Amino acid sequence: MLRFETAGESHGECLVATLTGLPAGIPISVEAVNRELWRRQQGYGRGGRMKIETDRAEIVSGVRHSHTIGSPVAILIRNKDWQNWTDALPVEDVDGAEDKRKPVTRPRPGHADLAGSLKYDFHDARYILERASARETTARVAAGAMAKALLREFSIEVLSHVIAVGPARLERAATWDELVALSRRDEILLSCVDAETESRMKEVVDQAYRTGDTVGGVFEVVAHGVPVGLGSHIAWDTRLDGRLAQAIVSIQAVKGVEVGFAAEGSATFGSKVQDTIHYNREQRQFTRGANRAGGLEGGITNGQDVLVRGFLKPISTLRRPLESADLATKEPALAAYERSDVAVVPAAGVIGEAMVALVLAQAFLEKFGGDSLRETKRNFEGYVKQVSEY
Ligand code: EPS
Repeated sequence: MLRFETAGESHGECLVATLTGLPAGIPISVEAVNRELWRRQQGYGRGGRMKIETDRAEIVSGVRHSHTIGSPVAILIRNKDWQNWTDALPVEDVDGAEDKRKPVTRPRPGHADLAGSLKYDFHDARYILERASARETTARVAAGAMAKALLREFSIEVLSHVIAVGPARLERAATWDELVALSRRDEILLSCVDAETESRMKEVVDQAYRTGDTVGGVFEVVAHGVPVGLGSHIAWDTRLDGRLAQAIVSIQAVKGVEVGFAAEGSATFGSKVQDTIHYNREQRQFTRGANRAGGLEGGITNGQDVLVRGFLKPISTLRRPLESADLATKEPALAAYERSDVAVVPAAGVIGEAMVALVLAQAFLEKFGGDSLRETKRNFEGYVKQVSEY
């Protein structure tokens, strides 16, 4: 069983990710982890915080001599901004600490501020937003980089791109080669494979900037090289589509998820939606007429690319704040504003990749097991041979 957890607060000392259950012997490059962290920080429309931070992974357990050793992997990413918050968020109360707090009493509609404060009995939303912030996803991306390293050993790659920013939408499918080229870019604008659409997306972000607003969008995660047979139809919680949906919707600001062409499919007839089945006698394998199912049928991967889309609402911290009510006085007040991103769709795509990689790695290890990479490979190769002899 592969388990992962994150800890850390947005303006605390650091973020932490732990992963337990990775087999020993997976090659790990810290540079590759840092590249993923860098990708998460990019995108047109990000706010001032990204100018402060240069996220770097410090692996403090589970990797020695560039390989996993089977013990839990622990990764730490320091918050540079912490130096501005040491007095406001001390671990131990000291004399005068009360005066140095930075309370947030005007909850932002759409954020966890109000529901969290009521639930945890705080009259200051600070402790809620510190953990609810999407800064936490730094740790998820670091953990996801470990999952990607495992999957890469089996020629499975996970990438993403942006399909929509507000009303600006990519009207064609992206090829796998386009996604690879996108992932190698050293300048990330809006992570769209089509230059003309990307410039329209940029205009939408500019418009939101001008008006003190924010804008959401849609990203698509594609997992390439996934074998047939991950996940299972036998129970609700073993269905891989359901597990992927949970992973994607758990990303901050994501309010919806689509596996394959779900929305389009729901608006048409069955004859136009199902991916027809054929058999290629020379290659001795089944082939499909299309991939509208997004690589999943009955909660099982079918060997085609896994396609999952995340729908982001616009970020809830607005420079031109919305109506709210003060937690202390209960009087009408405009919502709090410190600083914020205007659009985060490309970053959410990178986080989506991490979540998909983690779920696929979990399902992969459930099926193939192994305490060492050599053992996992032996199990995997046996299964691949069995399927090829079907
Ligand atoms: C984020 C860091 C945060 C926000 C953002 C994501 O930094 P700060 O709150 O210091 O400006 O930029 O968080 C949110 C979108 C949110 O709603 O809390 C990051 O590292 O991604």
